[in-house]
Amino acid sequence: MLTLYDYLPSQNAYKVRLLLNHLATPYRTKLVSIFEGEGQSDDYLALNPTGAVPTIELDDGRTLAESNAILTFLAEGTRYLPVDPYNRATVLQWLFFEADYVQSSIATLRLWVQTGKDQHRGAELIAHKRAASMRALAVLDRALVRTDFLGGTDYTIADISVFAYVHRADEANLPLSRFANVTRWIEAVRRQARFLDQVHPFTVDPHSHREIVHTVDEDAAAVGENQSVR
Ligand SMILES: N[C@@H](CCC(=O)N[C@@H](CS)C(=O)NCC(=O)O)C(=O)O
Repeated sequence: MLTLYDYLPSQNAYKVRLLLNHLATPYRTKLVSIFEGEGQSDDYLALNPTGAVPTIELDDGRTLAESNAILTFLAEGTRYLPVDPYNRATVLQWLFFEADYVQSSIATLRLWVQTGKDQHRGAELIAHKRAASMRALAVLDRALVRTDFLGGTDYTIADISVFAYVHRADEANLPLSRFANVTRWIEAVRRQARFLDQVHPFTVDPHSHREIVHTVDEDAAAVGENQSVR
């Protein structure tokens, strides 16, 4: 049986849970307490070189990291990943957009706001993340003018991936309702068969206020230098 290395408040992990729910695929969960440093243990770094969640482990022991790579692997041969090369590349376009533009803006800002880390980040950095988040939402709103879903007429892993953080943008103090096409699309995602309506707030983890110290940090004491990462 598939194993998902998970951290419940992680929306990157939620993407994988959502697809597994759509596919009705059974799996077991192993929780990784990322803010207590479990992701940086040698054992976990052997499974996922970044030390982050999600990671999946297959029956034969092979592992895969990066939420969007996991979605692509699990969706192969299903309705959630097109076969046609152009349609498939369009899905990839939005997976790359999510990893590049959404994770670094909306996801990061939401984490900081929800765990109180925004208090230690400085106004300029917060303003930068907010501007980048607004740009990402505007890009999505433009893209969704003519199509129901990001990949075109069908709901795919592109929607699953982008939905994970975008539908929680108000938790980053972003005015989500101002983006009418995004709002309509969020409702369309929610109407999909076997949609997983599940969000775990960071308050379930008493350690979530902590900074993650990565093993390569040159000076773990210099939190001011490292804190802009996540
Ligand atoms: N690009 C990665 C990001 C994964 C990520 O940042 N996961 C967070 C939880 S949402 C994490 O585990 N952070 C701990 C760390 O970065 O060490 C993905 O899409 O899977």
